[in-house]
Amino acid sequence: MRHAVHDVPPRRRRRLGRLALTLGLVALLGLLLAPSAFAGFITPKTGGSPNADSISSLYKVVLYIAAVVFVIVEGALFYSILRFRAKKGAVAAQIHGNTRLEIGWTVAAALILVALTVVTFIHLPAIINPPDSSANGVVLSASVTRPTPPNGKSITICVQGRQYIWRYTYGNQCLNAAFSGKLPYSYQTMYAPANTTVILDIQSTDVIHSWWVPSLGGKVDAVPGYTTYTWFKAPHASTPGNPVVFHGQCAQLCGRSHAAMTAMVRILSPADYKAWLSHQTDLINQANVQVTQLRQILTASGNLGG
Ligand SMILES: [Cu+2]
Repeated sequence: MRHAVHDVPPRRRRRLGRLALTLGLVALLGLLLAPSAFAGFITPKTGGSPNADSISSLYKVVLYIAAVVFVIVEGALFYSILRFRAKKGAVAAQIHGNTRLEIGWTVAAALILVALTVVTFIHLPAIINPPDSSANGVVLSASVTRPTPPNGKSITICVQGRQYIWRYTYGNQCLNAAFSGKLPYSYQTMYAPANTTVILDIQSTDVIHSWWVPSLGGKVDAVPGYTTYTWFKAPHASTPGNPVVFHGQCAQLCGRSHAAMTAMVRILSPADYKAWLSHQTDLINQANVQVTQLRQILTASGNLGG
């Protein structure tokens, strides 16, 4: 005669329940602590510009909801593995569907997606649309062709990607008159004023690059033949001994020295920014005078052209 089917003894069942609960709590705790333990590591960088802050808070909403779903699903999985594992002589119950459960988790998943959609659309405008400059920022003229703040006032910096360096041209005419206007420019390190809405006009001279300074917002591709746009508004300026510098990296594999295509953005007070701009303009003017003199000397001595 066969042995009778024995159920799990109550003591062992309680122990299994406790184990499953502990595993679930440990997993939940780990996920809740993760963002603070790896702040800026698994969550987007913040603090450099309001659009970066909005991207980060949207990311965290999705992360936390996903974390709760993860804990529930993995908890149920581990509980089932332990509670219903193969036992000598046990016969598994044969279950065929459960309409209430199936409708339940379909509706729950749909509701989660609706909630994520609503939260995303609430955050999107703050990521896409630039705000006004603060009263203590630099305020220049308006433009109709670029994304503009509500009051229409911002400053423009042109960002030009090329293998393998970023070039920045300063001034609202930077797209059309970078050279004829003898506009100030710099390579690799961008200088920008604090509390000011800075619109970036992004272009490329060769292949597709991608402008990305995580603390200042999302990635924007630099595509040959097109102008793309983004913006930032940095709240803090560098002070003596305490530079405010944000680091970036070309985020599109653009050739063999792609890794060398780094970017830095140094935030200055509006007064320091204006001083830096005029100093840069002076340096360019001096260089132009020297080039003109050199050309005259070379031409006079027959060493330049025919
Ligand atoms: Cu690149």
